[in-house]
Amino acid sequence: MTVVPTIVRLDSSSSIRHDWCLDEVNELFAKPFNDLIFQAQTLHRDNFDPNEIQISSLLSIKTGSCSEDCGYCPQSARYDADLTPEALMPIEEVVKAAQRAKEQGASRFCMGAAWRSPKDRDIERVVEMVQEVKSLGMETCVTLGMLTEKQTEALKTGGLDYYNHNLDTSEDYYSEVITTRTYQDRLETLERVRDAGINVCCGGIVGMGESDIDRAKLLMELANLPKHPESVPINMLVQVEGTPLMGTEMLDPIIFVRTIAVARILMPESRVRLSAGRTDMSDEMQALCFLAGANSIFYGEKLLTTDNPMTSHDHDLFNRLGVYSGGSSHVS
Ligand code: SAM
Ligand code: DTB
Ligand code: SF4
Repeated sequence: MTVVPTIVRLDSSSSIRHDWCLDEVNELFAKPFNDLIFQAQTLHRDNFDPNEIQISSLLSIKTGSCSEDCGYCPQSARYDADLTPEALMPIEEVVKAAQRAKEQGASRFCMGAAWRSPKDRDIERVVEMVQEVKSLGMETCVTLGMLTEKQTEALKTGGLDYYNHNLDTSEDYYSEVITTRTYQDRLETLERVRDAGINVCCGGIVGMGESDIDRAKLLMELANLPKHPESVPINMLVQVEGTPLMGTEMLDPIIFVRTIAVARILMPESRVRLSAGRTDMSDEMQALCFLAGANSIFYGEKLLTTDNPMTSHDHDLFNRLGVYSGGSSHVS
């Protein structure tokens, strides 16, 4: 994809808030659709080039056999998903995959590992991967589970740009989905990442059977963090055979688009990523998500272990919509 220079229009009146209350967020969700999308798109234009979309590619660097019980995840050792576990990938393979992602147009390479938390010796190997990928001229992101302070510092010193760690859902609904680590554990890792000076990538998953209030609370939690995450991935649950959440009632696509719009309004300077679940979304639904303020995607034919749209399909979609890849964070 062609990278076009980003033109950023900033509105100094756009205020960043960290004190959203539930009633306000519920009111946004309840707005007439056209009014909500107009408000989100207006804020989007105040902060970003409206036709520019940031592209990240994913690679699973350590797959499956995970001790955790996240009910959505095919990589948990507790469930019977059709998946071949793989040990930590050799660095040369990681570099090859990153090179390929770069050639296909990705600006950020995100490496994910199926760990509850990494060991210190794992961090040393991940740091080597980060350095090699950075030397290709790409931004780096990793998602490795819970981290200690020492580990966040090692990743920062190693040059890591972003750390992905999702809240996944509201605190209330969380224990319906995961019991092997707490919401508070997640918040603590996020705080360590922030304190180490690494950019934060944090979002959640919808379509897990949560209520409207849970979605509002998830977004409120993200927006009321001391600093908004630079990237906010909004995933639609990818239902995988063998996982407990397989068979969950599908979320109304209009509610998904509303979720993107509310995320854009609450976190106007963050990259909101239309993340997992795009293979089950029509092109029209994805176009609505971009209109609602999504300005990032995962690109490449695989997410971590599940399918993502063909790159040729995304290429065509970008051309049909007149959007182009580029950009990184909000520029002030
Ligand atoms: N093991 C680490 C952890 O959980 O923190 C990092 C990898 S984990 C696979 C990264 C994120 O992927 C999860 O937090 C979750 O938000 C997302 N994810 C996993 N399975 C998913 C699915 N089936 N559908 C949508 N998102 C999913
Ligand atoms: C995020 O929010 N979504 C990505 C990334 N961060 C690591 C992962 C989606 C995983 C979907 C299921 C799979 O492919 O295993
Ligand atoms: Fe393990 Fe992460 Fe999957 Fe949870 S989401 S089971 S921690 S790989």
